[in-house]
Amino acid sequence: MESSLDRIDRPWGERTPYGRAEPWPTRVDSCLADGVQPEAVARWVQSASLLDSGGDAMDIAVLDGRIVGVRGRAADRVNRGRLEPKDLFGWQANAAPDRLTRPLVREDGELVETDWATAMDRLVSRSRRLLDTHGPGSVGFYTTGQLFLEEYYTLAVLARAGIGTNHLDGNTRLCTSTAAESLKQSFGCDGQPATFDDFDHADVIALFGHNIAATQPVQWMRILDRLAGSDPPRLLCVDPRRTEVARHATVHLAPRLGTNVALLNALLHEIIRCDRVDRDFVEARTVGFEELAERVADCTPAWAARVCDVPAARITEAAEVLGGAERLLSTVLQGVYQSHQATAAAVQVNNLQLIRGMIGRPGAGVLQMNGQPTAQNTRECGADGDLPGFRNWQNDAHVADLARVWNVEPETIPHYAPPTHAMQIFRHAEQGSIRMLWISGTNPAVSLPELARIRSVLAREDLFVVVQDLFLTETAQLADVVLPAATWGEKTGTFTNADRTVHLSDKAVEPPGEARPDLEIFLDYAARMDFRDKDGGPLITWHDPESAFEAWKRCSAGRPCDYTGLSYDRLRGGSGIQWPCDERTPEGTRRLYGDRFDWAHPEVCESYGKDLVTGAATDVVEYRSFNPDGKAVLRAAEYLAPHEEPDEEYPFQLTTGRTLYHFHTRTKTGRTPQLNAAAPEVWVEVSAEDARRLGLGQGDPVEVSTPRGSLQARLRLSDVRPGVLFVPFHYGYWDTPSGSGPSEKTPPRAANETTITDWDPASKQPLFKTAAAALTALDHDGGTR
Ligand SMILES: Nc1nc2c(c(=O)[nH]1)N[C@H]1C(S)=C(S)[C@@H](COP(=O)(O)OP(=O)(O)OC[C@H]3O[C@@H](n4cnc5c(=O)[nH]c(N)nc54)[C@H](O)[C@@H]3O)O[C@H]1N2
Ligand SMILES: Nc1nc2c(c(=O)[nH]1)N[C@H]1C(S)=C(S)[C@@H](COP(=O)(O)OP(=O)(O)OC[C@H]3O[C@@H](n4cnc5c(=O)[nH]c(N)nc54)[C@H](O)[C@@H]3O)O[C@H]1N2
Ligand SMILES: [Mo]
Repeated sequence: MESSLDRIDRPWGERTPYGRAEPWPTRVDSCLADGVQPEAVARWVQSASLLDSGGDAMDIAVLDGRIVGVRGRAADRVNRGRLEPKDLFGWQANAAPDRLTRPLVREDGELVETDWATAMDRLVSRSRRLLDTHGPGSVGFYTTGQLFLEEYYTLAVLARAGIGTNHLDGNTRLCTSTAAESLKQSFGCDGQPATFDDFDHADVIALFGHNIAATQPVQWMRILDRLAGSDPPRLLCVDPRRTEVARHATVHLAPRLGTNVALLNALLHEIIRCDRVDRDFVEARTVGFEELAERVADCTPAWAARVCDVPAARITEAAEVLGGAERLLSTVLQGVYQSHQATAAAVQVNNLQLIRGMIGRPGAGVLQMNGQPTAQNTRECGADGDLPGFRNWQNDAHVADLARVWNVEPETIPHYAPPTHAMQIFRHAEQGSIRMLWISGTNPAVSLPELARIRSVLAREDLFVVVQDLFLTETAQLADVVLPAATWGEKTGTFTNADRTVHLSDKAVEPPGEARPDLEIFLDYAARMDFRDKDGGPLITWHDPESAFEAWKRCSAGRPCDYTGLSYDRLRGGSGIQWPCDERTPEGTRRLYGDRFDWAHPEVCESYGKDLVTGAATDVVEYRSFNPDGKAVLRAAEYLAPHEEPDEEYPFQLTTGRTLYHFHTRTKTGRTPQLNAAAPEVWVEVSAEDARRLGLGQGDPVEVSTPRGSLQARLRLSDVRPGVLFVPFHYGYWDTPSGSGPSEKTPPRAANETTITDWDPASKQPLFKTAAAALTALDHDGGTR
């Protein structure tokens, strides 16, 4: 490798310091296969990273019809040429020898190779039979945050208007449904308020449950570069582990797991008490301040110190940093979204920004982050629990407008209830009402909570499971039909990152064998099903990525995520462009909100909001009564204790998350030699204090168990809070002798053997960050000691 292994040891590379409000300097990172010189590369093909949510722009190097490396795009606003280790090395997985190259179907219990016609025929005949006998509610779709916009939009149309089912969601439910929900709650619609440029201007950056150094390394490079420059920002880090971010923070708060709301309420309390409130802003642009002030009136730092187990003085100090900021940027991710009271906590971060008047100016804003590279598109295209274009399922005018775009009757589009969320889709499958589940680009047999249950649902005789993937994953091994997909570099499409930047990713090479782009698979299915519009014409009128993009533009017109000013041509050659982009804003839109929150107006908003404790949807009458003019909404929340607290049998708090070197269930990073070597096996982090108390040392084999199940791993002493265990969730079974789950030969090792089937009432995002667990030592041969 040219740019070599030292980027494994030094993931953020060399510093390029810069001062506040200066442009972030460019630094072009690249990595080419051994022996390939840059001059020898035959073609450079424009793309962006599909291995995190930053949308790091890159060119793919092609030689002799193969991908031979990548190079960052200096012209792009997101990364100015920088790449992180997964970007630099991950492309090698495309050429892994065990890529799926032909469809598989189950015959006498075994998956056997077949041709596309046979596989698609099984899908179509099963779909037809189910529609005839059990109706559209018997078919469900579970997709991802890793396909392209064109693919999600096509899937949303074929599922919602073709099949007519309400059961379509993405794994974005596990990922960013709380980001979306908190934005809907506070601003009336989804859509990132801030922009990554705000990192260049902020004087305080507050990170809530966000290990950005490991999970968005390129934006961390940006923060490091500012820390190394003149007028550096101060950082506030809220994380129960002393992460790399915590090490650079002015104030690090390490609360007990699941107590984010208590901590945030105390921070709000202090900001109000010290009169750091921007009264004019609050008066002119928000509703709900009185209720919020009342709710946090008793939430003193001393009270929160007891709940969160952090010193009261540190909470006061944090409040001073936040209260004294002139340009405050907050970011939020899974330590909030996957923890207890997820939406309530994420909304309190919005409240913090709003009462300080810190929205819509350079350096002042909130990034309710995304995790997956294309999660934004799952949400805006309606391939998750939303209607396309951030339309409101409770607003008949919005449904009618969508019906107009699709040329179908409004009744064709299910809107009797909110679109079914993923956890409920699996529940319906478990109970037998969903009889066909089409899973694309996600690996629930490793990534959903309580895996023993998920495996048994997927293995049900009466559930017809279709899996569309690159590899024979743990999930694919349980399928009835496996469709081999093409991926990044092998197909063309667009996707949108966490700050609304749309990138084009062009096809560089042919997919392996008979693998096909996801778009082609969905279009083929729609054609075979012969879905029609209300005039008898074809429901889906597009035939390739660019025509799908043009169709989506029509659906997005006039909505917050307006793409009408974009085209493939405009996206080629330069930088990605931020939506909304229409004829009035041809260069895109840096900050979604200036001094108004127009998308919160009752007529246009995506949601009327929900009760943060029960999740019950507010109706339009109630919404109109408290927010008639469409202002930002300050929603207060009371702290409630986590559902599962440690006890004698399960004395630890268990949390799960990520490492810099792996992406999710490792289907790509586990097949990338440099990345896999950097983190080859699962581990459990524990504080040195707890280890000493239990007589355990670095590297000891241990078992972590919860009421759901257990896993075995090596112990790693780290800077987690005492009383907390941390397990990375990347490790499943595809590269073990057993294949799809634990067996005699393979002890359990997936974090989700132990996690709980429970979710946030408002966003329905499952809880991966708080469970009670026991830690026991194992003999070196695996028995309990
Ligand atoms: N290297 C790498 N990068 C990735 C990914 C990957 O798999 N690998 N995945 C991408 C995706 S899809 C996502 S969603 C993002 C996720 O990115 P992050 O959210 O940054 O990652 P996590 O490790 O899941 O969790 C972040 C932190 O939350 C803390 N935490 C746990 N419980 C609590 C709590 O109760 N309160 C608080 N305040 N903090 C808590 C954990 O200690 C952890 O450090 O990363 C994206 N980037
Ligand atoms: N315990 C615990 N569990 C978690 C989390 C946690 O922090 N802790 N985090 C949750 C979060 S935030 C997320 S996002 C999920 C991620 O969970 P998953 O989505 O299940 O994880 P991935 O490994 O990314 O799965 C993506 C699959 O899509 C395939 N794929 C990649 N590209 C393409 C393509 O172009 N087309 C098709 N058809 N397939 C493709 C890959 O091979 C892979 O099998 O995990 C969740 N689960
Ligand atoms: Mo995610």
